[in-house]
Amino acid sequence: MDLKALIFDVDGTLADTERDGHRVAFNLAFADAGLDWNWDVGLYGELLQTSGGKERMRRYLEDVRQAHKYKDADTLIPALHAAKNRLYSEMLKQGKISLRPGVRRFLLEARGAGLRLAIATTTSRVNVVALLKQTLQTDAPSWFEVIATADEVPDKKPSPAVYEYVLKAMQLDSTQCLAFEDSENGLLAAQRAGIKTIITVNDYTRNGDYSDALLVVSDFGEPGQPFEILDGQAAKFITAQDGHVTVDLLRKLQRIEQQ
Ligand code: XBP
Ligand code: MG
Repeated sequence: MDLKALIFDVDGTLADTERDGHRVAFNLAFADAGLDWNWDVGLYGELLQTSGGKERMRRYLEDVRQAHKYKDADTLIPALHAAKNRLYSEMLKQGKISLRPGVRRFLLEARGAGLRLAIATTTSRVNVVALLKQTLQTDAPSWFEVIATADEVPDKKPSPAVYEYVLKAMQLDSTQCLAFEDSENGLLAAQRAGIKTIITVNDYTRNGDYSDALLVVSDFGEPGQPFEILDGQAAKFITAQDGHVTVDLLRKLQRIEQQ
């Protein structure tokens, strides 16, 4: 593996956007529309199995509510989704969502080391741009050579389509990249595109099966605030001294891969 680029998932990986971000914004959008839908923390965890906010609402209608009562779903769902995204952007502007531990440090380090950066997400572009600007800095979207979202690639994870789009746009082979994900659907998507993956888990995704991942850790870690090593094919080669995700650690994983 000749490491050239890092491809990042957004929701759950760069920031804990789901429980206190998207979920809350969905509920506000439902209430504003006069609907009695309410996605509590537990239900949202189940609904997260379905990638994509519009797809998630459709599944909720079909599985949890009686879909026949919502014959106007085809117009209602896009309208609710747009309202949710506006409310989510507002929450970001109010500083209600921050990056996960080690994310800023690692992005800056990777950029400084000349690694090419990209994003592969199933969320909408407007959400990604707002998150990057708000949590990093206003020009942060330009740090990423490609930002592939649901706007460009409607096929949601676990489809590999969004990763394949990034590889094509960057003219890279899958073996020249590493992906960072937080969920089973994300791992499947990256793997199906042939990209080795590091998983950082969160409360919603901690119990997934990531045994095929290269490495599974609690988060990116910080100096003095080390990650917890949880699983992964290279886990046995990583020591507590490694402590946090760095470009050096990725190079070490690269050497292990080549052996
Ligand atoms: C995670 C998702 C998204 C978000 C909501 O995407 O499944 O659907 O929950 O985003 P990823 P939208 O982890 O790939 O970034 O409502 O804009 O779909
Ligand atoms: Mg994710």
